[in-house]
Amino acid sequence: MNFNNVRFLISAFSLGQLPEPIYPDIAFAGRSNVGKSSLINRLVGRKNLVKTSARPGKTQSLNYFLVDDALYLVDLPGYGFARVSRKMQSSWQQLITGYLSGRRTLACVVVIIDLRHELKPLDRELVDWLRHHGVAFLPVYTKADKLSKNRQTSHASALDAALTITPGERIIFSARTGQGCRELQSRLALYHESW
Ligand SMILES: Nc1nc2c(ncn2[C@@H]2O[C@H](COP(=O)(O)OP(=O)(O)O)[C@@H](O)[C@H]2O)c(=O)[nH]1
Ligand SMILES: [Mg+2]
Repeated sequence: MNFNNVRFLISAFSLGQLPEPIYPDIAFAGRSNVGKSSLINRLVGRKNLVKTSARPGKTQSLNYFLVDDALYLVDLPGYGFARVSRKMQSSWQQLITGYLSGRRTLACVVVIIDLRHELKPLDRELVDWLRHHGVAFLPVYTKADKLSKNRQTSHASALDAALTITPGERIIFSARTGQGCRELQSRLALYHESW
């Protein structure tokens, strides 16, 4: 699959605007500023397909990209997820939870976590929510370039333990160096092959 063959489709502000479910969805979630936009840009080999460092608190939408007529990439709004699951009141909160629980073709949520830090409550809340709802997810520990190899290993082990996953179930990544990018591409391509 050629991840460089990518185009923007739509910013969806309601579930009715989602593209036809004719390809699997790969959704990307993470705390604001974790490096989500940078990860997606690296994944598809574009500098600025997704705007980086967007200010938080802006209008929230589901941004759809189509890769190689094979996969939808869905850029979810940064958390706020905790507030989303506690009081599902505002319309965009309903949009996200409605999407995650209702999109039949959602193949995987890539949960992006900063390798430098401990697991944050909002990350845990998202993962617990996904597990509870039976949604497949792939943790990606990003900004690895900011740590030595030794620290990458020790920090990743701590996050693995916090998430109760094994090393084979996550990817260590850097948008800056491209570490882990091929592995992420291979893992995501599988969702198209098993489609
Ligand atoms: N060193 C380093 N910086 C990164 C990496 N990924 C993102 N950043 C920086 O982190 C900041 C937030 O990145 P962005 O992709 O906009 O985060 P988003 O809010 O999650 O979409 C920016 O200053 C990026 O340059 C990475 O892998 N390594
Ligand atoms: Mg962003």
